[in-house]
Amino acid sequence: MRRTLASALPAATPGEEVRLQGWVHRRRELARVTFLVLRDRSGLAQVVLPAGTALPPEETPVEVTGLATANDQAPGGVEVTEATVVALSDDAETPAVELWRPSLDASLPTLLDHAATTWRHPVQRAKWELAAASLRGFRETLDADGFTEVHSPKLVEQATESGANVFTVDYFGRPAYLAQSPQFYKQQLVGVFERVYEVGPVFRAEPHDTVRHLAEYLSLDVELGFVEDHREVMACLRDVVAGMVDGIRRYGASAVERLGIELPVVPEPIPLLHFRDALSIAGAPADEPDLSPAHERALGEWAMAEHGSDFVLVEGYPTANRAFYSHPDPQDPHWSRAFDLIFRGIELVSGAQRLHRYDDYVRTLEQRGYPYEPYATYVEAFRRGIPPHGGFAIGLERWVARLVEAPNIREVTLFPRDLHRLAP
Ligand code: AMO
Repeated sequence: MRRTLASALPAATPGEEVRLQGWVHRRRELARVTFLVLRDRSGLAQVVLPAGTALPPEETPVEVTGLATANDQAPGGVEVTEATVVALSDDAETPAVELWRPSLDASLPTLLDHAATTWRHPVQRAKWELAAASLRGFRETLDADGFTEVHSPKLVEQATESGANVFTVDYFGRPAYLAQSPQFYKQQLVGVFERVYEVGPVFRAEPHDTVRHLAEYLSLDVELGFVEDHREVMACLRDVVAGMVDGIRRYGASAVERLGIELPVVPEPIPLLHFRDALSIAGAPADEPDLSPAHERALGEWAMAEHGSDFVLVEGYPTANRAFYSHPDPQDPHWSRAFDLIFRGIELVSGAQRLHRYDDYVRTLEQRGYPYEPYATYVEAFRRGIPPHGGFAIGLERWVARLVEAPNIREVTLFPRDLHRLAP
């Protein structure tokens, strides 16, 4: 007999024999009957058994066979009666949290220490389902727009973003690093495919314990060639983020419902500020080199108040404060063609038009006092014909954290890595 998923049980013909598999979500012993609530990947199903039926404990995987029976009181109006329950493994140990409760009431350390079971809670699981649906939307948008998915090495010879926060590993007796981003590779691959994207882990040896930083996160990287300027890159970013929201709408509707969240609307175009004006709106001194988390929050409030938007783009960050590969503004090289996208008051995306001429790289490295040698293979790629290009990277965990308004990014990360945590 084929397996019936909990979500398909309401469509079963009354009296039809069904076979379900899942976990014992909850046992309820009443005077005249015993209820078993079975949980599978699709939802919950109610199974009715005679009073006093011995059942395996909560979280034990089981198989249930019985008859689909209409009952208005049951979820979806159909339950399983005359059932036989067979355990598919040993009795499960009592979980650290009561997973059958409608909301998961546990401290963050408990959630994280017991991740393999706490993620089973339907509301907790919904957070990752948002991530998965967003990824589908991300890929579909780019696939439809002529992008090629690539994967670049995570063991690298050289730090890409800054020298400080890299993890060193022993690579056959010589030092190597865990990649802080696919930056150098995605730019070189523009020379091959014109348009590329990568979904992959990146590693940052973040020395601080913050609610928005992880030591390993999932970076959604995009790079496209033959662009006019960074504005074209920002237009692509806008469509990608809209595609991610659309992905959630199409593939994550049940997760959205379980979480009771409101999905953001991505305006076309997203409100855009120059860095100078962003500072002034945030009430920061005009010579401030970067936006602090408090400034970003202020800009988030401004975007909502002035434009009813969850999103605001900031362009023109001071060149000296952005990565060396960022393209300066040709009108005034003090400012760059780099941008950030702020979503609900927090930086979600960084991007830029990049330098694409070899001489510009050599000069910039020199000006910054960076040695040439460690960057040689990357920089020399620009001698072989790389077109004007730009791109961006979205932090997946930050995206989901803001969608569900989680105060701490760890709440939406399956197995977070940080200063103190390397397990589970
Ligand atoms: P950046 O370093 O700003 O840019 O990272 C891009 C986005 O990644 C997320 N992010 C993080 N998420 C969790 N934990 C962290 N430690 C962390 N650090 C960053 C943020 C951030 O906006 N190469 C450039 C991108 C580019 O220009 O294409 C880069 O990596 O959401």
